[in-house]
Amino acid sequence: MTDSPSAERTLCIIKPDAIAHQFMEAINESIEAVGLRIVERKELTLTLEQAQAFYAVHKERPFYESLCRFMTSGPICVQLLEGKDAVRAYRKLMGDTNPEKAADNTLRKRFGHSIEANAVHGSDSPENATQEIAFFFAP
Ligand code: IDP
Ligand code: MG
Repeated sequence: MTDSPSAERTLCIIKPDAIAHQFMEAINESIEAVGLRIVERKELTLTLEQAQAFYAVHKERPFYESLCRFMTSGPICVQLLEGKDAVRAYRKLMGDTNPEKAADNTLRKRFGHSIEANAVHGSDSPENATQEIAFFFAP
């Protein structure tokens, strides 16, 4: 079900801050405008155990506990994106982790509030995308 042999998949999460501010529709318009397709979507609220597992790679970082609490603070929308060079294309659309440093027109510049409440998550490599997609979606 891929567009072309070069189609790639990545995981997008619309974080609790962006859902609470009703930014989902505007975010998804921007995702589709750069040529990515939303092929699966799931709304849920993470348990603390799920958030800790999803962000386990960061467990030694000083922001880990706060990040996990934030990610459980309200509903999120988890989406599977597909398209050419999807991982890199979507990272570029998201912008820098810190909304203050993110380029104009990026999602984090437009919709992020702080380095923690930065509106969206995106996988950082095709390998991690495969793992993160499997975390939320059955094969
Ligand atoms: P990324 O989301 O741009 O890939 P990561 O370094 O993987 O950035 O961090 C994961 C998430 O942890 C960020 O999106 C953000 O929500 C949060 N985070 C990252 N750095 C900080 C920080 O210095 N303070 C608070 N939260 C942070
Ligand atoms: Mg990351």
